[in-house]
Amino acid sequence: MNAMPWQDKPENCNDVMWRYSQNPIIDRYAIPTSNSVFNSAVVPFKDGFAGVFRCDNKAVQMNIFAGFSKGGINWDIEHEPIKMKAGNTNMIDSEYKYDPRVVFIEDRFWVTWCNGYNGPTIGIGYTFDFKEFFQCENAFLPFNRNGVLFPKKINGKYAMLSRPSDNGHTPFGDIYISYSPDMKYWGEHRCVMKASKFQDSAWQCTKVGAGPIPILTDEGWLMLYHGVINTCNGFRYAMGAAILDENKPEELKYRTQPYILGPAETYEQIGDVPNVVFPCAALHDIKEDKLAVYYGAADTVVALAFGRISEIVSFTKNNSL
Ligand code: BMA
Repeated sequence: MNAMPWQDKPENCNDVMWRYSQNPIIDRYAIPTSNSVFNSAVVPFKDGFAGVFRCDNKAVQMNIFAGFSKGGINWDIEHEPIKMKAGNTNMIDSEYKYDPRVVFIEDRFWVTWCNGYNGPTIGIGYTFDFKEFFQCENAFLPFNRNGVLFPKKINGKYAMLSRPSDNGHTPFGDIYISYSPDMKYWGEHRCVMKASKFQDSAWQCTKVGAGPIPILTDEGWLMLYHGVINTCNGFRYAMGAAILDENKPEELKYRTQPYILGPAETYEQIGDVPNVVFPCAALHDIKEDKLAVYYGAADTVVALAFGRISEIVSFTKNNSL
């Protein structure tokens, strides 16, 4: 097992999260056809790491690609997009794929993504080896985005966060949880967390959506998420942290009033879509108290930020809305 990427907090840093000094880690032209590589997901795999990457091509068509890395920082991304085979259903349409998440549950890696099926909804697939992928039923009706699985069953059922949306650049959005006995049929939809009131916490007042796979801590599930404010120059995306009850994750315990990482560096402020920090994955080591968050920056590149899990949890409790 290779060690996860890590850098200690710089001495002059007062924040709960800090950026990798060599950001961004993946360039927009990382594969020959790409216009941008961002909003991508990574997991430990064999003695290194594997991932599913969002690479938009130069026709600006959105698709997902497998990739591999020894240390989690330098990535070899396949030049051809993932070709799905039929999983737990006949092949269903996929006009586009974007914003993947990946998680290992029981015996395989599950991938969720935003699947184009008469508008965006949540696609689900699985793989054992990041070579062969199997596409399953869509989790929900259109329109929906940001489908994020929990890393284990909760009370005997698979659990997924999502954010019902519209078919455009949705001007609203709350986080829901849904349950499934079999990864095919989803129900028991419950609201977890809404966009905040402008006067309470403006950076997250337009919409919120789950980011990386939630991490189980002593206080409950640590859910990193993106929050959005609509400014006179358009949407601005930053990252917050929330804690959900371990056995009843529809119960929100805490959520940060301040953001924990916002667009401030040039590669986050300038790109195809300015002012976007969009976390989709995190590597963690509970024993070593380390967290490495992978986020899309300005819808153009992939960047990395670090934090101490215990510090993020206490920051979330002490600065909760
Ligand atoms: C969302 C998705 C994300 C993107 C974000 C900011 O609706 O399209 O992929 O990062 O907008 O443009």
